[in-house]
Amino acid sequence: MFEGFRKRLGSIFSSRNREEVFKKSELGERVFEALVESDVSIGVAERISDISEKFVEKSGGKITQSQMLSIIRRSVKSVLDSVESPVDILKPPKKPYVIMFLGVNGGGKTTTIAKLAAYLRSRGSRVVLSASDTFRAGAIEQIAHWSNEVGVELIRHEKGSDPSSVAYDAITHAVARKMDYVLIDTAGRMQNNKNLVEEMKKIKRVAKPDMTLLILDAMIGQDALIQGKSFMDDVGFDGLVITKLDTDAKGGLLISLCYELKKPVYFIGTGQRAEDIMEFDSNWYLERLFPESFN
Ligand SMILES: Nc1nc2c(ncn2[C@@H]2O[C@H](COP(=O)(O)OP(=O)(O)OP(=O)(O)O)[C@@H](O)[C@H]2O)c(=O)[nH]1
Ligand SMILES: [Mg+2]
Repeated sequence: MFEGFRKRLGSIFSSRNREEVFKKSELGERVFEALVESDVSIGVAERISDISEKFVEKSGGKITQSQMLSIIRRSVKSVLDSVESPVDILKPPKKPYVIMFLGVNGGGKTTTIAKLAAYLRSRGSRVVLSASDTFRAGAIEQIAHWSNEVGVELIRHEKGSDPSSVAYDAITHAVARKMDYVLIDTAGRMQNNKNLVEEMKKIKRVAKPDMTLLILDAMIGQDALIQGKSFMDDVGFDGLVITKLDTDAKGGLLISLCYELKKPVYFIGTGQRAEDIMEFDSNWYLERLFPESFN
């Protein structure tokens, strides 16, 4: 995970020399390039390379590798910390706490819901799933399989039925049984699919979720940013889940998503199994991007 990020930043300095004299603009340029190649968006890469340049200027051109990594690490941390602080989903302010999931097809919505259900259940919460992807063939069977696998209830209707009424039934079910969470699966959409956008808006109107999470797939790199902006404009969401981080070598995508979308990352997906989910922790992420500077 993230090996490309570490390699690219490491290669700014020649392998023999961990202390070099740089011209101000030369270091900034190399930092900028290494970050952009690691999937950091141009806006963030510019900001971080400016900070590095200022440091080099102050220190008379001389900089060590560990100083540079520590400057970049601090800048990345400030980007992650600038995002609004997340609600603690594990201590929900109301019952049932209703979470709706959005995202394009194949991004990992249904799998994330199964993982999260298993996680919440292991902490003693009672969870019901809403099979509100009534659009894709096999979607209801897929979530039914997961609900058996992880041992939580599922509310389902026929394929093609109204997804918002499934969500409504799931919430009613949870209220009657004083359950803790309702997790609403939805149909993935290709970008610009107007019907599915209208469907998502309707589910949101009817179910009034306490939290809407957008699922973004790390495998698609910078396109995730375009998807994020388009979901922001079309439907709106409160936070992010980044899936398939186990396949992400470049590592910088998460920084760009936080910076550009200004939404907190709640969970990350690190594999295909039910247990491959983690609450996002910026220190965990920073330690993986900058292992040397933690020594
Ligand atoms: N490696 C890896 N694969 C994942 C992760 N999360 C999901 N997947 C895989 O991604 C594929 C698509 O996942 P789904 O959960 O079906 O995606 P979806 O968003 O529900 O897709 P639609 O129902 O078509 O909209 C599956 O093969 C999952 O196993 C992850 O964190 N890591
Ligand atoms: Mg799905």
